[in-house]
Amino acid sequence: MIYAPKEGFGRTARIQSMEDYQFLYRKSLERPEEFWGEMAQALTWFHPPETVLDADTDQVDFSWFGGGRLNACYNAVDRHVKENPRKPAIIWAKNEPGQYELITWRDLKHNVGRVANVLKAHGVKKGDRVCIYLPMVPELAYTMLACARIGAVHSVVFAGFSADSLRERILDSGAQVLVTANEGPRGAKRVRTKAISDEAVEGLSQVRSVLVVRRTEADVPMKAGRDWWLDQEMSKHRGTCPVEWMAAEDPLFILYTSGSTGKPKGVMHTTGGYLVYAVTTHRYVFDLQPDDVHFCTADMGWITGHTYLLYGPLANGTTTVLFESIPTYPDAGRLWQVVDDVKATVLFTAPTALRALLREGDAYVKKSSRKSLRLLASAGEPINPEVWRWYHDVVGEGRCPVVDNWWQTETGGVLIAPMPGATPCKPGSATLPFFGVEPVLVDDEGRVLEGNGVSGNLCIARTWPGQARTLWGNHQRFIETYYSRFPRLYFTGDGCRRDEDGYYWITGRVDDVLNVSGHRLGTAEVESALVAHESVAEAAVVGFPHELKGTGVCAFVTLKPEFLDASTEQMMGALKEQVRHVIGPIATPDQVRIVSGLPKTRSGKILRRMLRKIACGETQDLGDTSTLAEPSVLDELLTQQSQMQ
Ligand code: 6R9
Repeated sequence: MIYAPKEGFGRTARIQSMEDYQFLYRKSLERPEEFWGEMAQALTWFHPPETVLDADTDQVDFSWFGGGRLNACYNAVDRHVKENPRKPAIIWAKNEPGQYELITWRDLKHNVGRVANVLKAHGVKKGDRVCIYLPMVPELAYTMLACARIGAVHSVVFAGFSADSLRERILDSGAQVLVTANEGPRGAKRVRTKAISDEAVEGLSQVRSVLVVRRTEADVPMKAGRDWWLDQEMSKHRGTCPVEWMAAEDPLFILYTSGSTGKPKGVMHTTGGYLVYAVTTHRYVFDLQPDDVHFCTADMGWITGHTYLLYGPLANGTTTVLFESIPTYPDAGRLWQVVDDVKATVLFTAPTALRALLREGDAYVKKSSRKSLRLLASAGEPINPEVWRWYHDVVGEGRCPVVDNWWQTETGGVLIAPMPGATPCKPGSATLPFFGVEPVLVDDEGRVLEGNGVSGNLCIARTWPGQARTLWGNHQRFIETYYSRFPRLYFTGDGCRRDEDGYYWITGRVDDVLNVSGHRLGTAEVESALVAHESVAEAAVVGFPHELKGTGVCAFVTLKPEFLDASTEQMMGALKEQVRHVIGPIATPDQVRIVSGLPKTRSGKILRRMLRKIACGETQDLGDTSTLAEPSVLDELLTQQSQMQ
């Protein structure tokens, strides 16, 4: 089924029709320098760019807005203080329900300035790296913006990572200052951020200062000469701090992401290109309106937090919500409660959160009003059509466009997404490319697949301003990871289908595509079929070697509470029949394993690689299990596997 754009929505939308979209899209490809030169004018430049693009594709070296000088903090903060000093820049929704703090643009500037002065007093200079290991507190935003203000490069590490992971990232970035908190409340738990930080920097002479946010009353050991309470340090400084005018290509931040090898990659983003791309995509993909309250539930430790919680909204002068808790605390009604309390107009969350909430039933949603909402967005993984429809029908009551947007840490911002006022949507498809983005599908031999109705490796044919420029300190690895598989094309690592209408359907990471009896099968497709069954809460599908088919299909499934007592035999049969029914006999799972939880990373991504190893019986070598959010789910999977052998 195709969902037409909402009537009424299109009248005020920035892009009101497919003709508008196609006109601008064509312009962005035919005259990219003119297009991006115009988009760059949304920012305040100390010195305007002299060129738009200088690309050396052979060397994989891209430079945007050469000669331009700007400051990301000035764009996100100072220029809005002039216009709107009393408007809330950040609404902080604290861990406990009903507790909010409003931070106006003026407060924001003052606090950012003080933190910037603290950083300087601790020896941080332009180009130095600062590691930030904080829960979702205002000081997290202050510190990122303070770094940007003085030209330091921030490296935010999600406050759910282990001490080893933190240490590895501190070492790789060469950060000499670490900013953390005594502890971080998160749902019913408290994350012991200071204790983990202590372990991470133990014996590391590289780290000179550890600045500690006092989030709770908890007393933590402070090492004299190294550890400092941030509030005390801030009280020593004034809020005025001059901005450093950075070259457009100067680094703004590093963000680590996991690759196919064990060592995390320090993805590096620049000041000018990244910020132009953040404000442009935020404006069109979320159809920015002047009074928006933008509620993005992502943690700042991920790229979505950087681009669509902090830089995009703030640089566009939009009020943004900083959510300290989790969607299921104290119950599954929390997100909807926050939406009503802050009068959010845009809600942007991830399929994993939606699936968890869907599983709890509609009553929690229906208890809230949600009248303020006008747009719903989702990113991070393929959204199952079933979940898409629930988001659209139940959460949005059919009023709000659902914007499924596809992108990556490396892309800086959204690359494929509908225009909310114009693009007809098909649940499960991120639809069409954003301005300036030229997706190409190539087969495994690198041949470009022309036309519609084709599937292949998703690559991007030309650079865009938000593209990561390098991996920190290792440009060779950047070239090898993204530009060697298919020369001169950026390889995303995702598989993708372009349907008869030219719509893009991400089928998951390429290693998630199964070749069953010579037929290409997206694990996401099988998962969607399973999730569409009334009993299924979540599903993860992997391949395993199969004598006849080449690859067999193994489905790991969790059930909704009311189905937990059903007979396992019957349930397995029903689920096989479900897939057979929805996709066809070719996709029928060879194995259905009913489990009580799936292994996930702390950001909610299912660890399919681990499931694949289990399905293949390679339980001796599960690889790195340190990223598991709930290590106990692994025990159940292994017990089940040993019983099968
Ligand atoms: C933004 C973000 C990137 C990977 C990407 C893809 C998957 C993200 C998606 C999606 C289908 C979407 N992904 N958005 N798959 N539909 N709308 O999540 O960045 O953490 O780097 O992950 O996530 O597989 O390659 P990142």
